[in-house]
Amino acid sequence: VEVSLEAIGQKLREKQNILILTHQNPDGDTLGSGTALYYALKQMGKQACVLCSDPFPLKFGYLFEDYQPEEFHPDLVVSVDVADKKLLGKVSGCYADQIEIAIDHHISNRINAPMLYVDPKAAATCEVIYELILTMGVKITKEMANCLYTGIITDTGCFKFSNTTPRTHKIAAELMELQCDFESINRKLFDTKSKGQIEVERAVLDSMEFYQENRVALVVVPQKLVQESGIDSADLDGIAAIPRQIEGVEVGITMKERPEGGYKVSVRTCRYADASAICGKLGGGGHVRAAGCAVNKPLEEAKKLILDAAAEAFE
Ligand SMILES: [Mn+2]
Repeated sequence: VEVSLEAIGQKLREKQNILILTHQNPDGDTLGSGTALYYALKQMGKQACVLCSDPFPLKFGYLFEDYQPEEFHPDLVVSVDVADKKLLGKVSGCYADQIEIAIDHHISNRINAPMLYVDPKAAATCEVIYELILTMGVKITKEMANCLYTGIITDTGCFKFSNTTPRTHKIAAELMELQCDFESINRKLFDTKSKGQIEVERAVLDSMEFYQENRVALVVVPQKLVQESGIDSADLDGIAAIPRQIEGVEVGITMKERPEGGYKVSVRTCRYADASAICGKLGGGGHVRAAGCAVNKPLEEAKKLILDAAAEAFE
């Protein structure tokens, strides 16, 4: 049921032990949303905890500097940036049916929570969390500003994607007023790569294939390559942006082999193809320019499924 941010703020005020669920393969937005809300709830004298089915990626370690989760029995479960219960993964998935508040910006949100707030115009869930914290009358600290800024720059690709709005910039400006560490966060997330990361990129570029008269570019990231490089799976996120950088490519597809088999597919589009529609055909979803899905098939079969789905964008 769609409700107002005021109603969500009121509910959070009433409860004491609040569990915050983030999605699996966590990105800057789900973690930034989760930690910003955590610090705000601590400020309100609550107990809170951020749960993720995967380990928190090292590069986002700065979000957790003052994070001290306590063991408690939750009396309220909130999900942030989670479009579908399936995306919670194993650990957080145990609480899927207890979600009372779902806060998100994915137009494809399928969570049936008693209190749902989805703003598809928000470039990041962090924009919504920013408003929620203000609604609750909590002063945004520098620490919360760093968390919120992280979600905004990761989901907008440093304010470059089409989801960026004047409001995005206004909120970012407010976060700068609050002394967020924008320079070091940007350098850490966008201008720093490990040797392992570069090695993986080199091999991945070597394997690039083109389809649909060079309008589709596809790369595969084999699990063996990732393991040998010793990198964090979150460090692979930048790879999905590469195929789309090629002139003339409309659909960039990145297929990451998962440790448990099958592929996690990221689709990025440039101007007219709908990434969310392409992934939707395979049970996934996301945004118009960036979406994802999982395909539990061997490589060639998985490739054919995603290429067929992408081909429909050119009909
Ligand atoms: Mn997001």
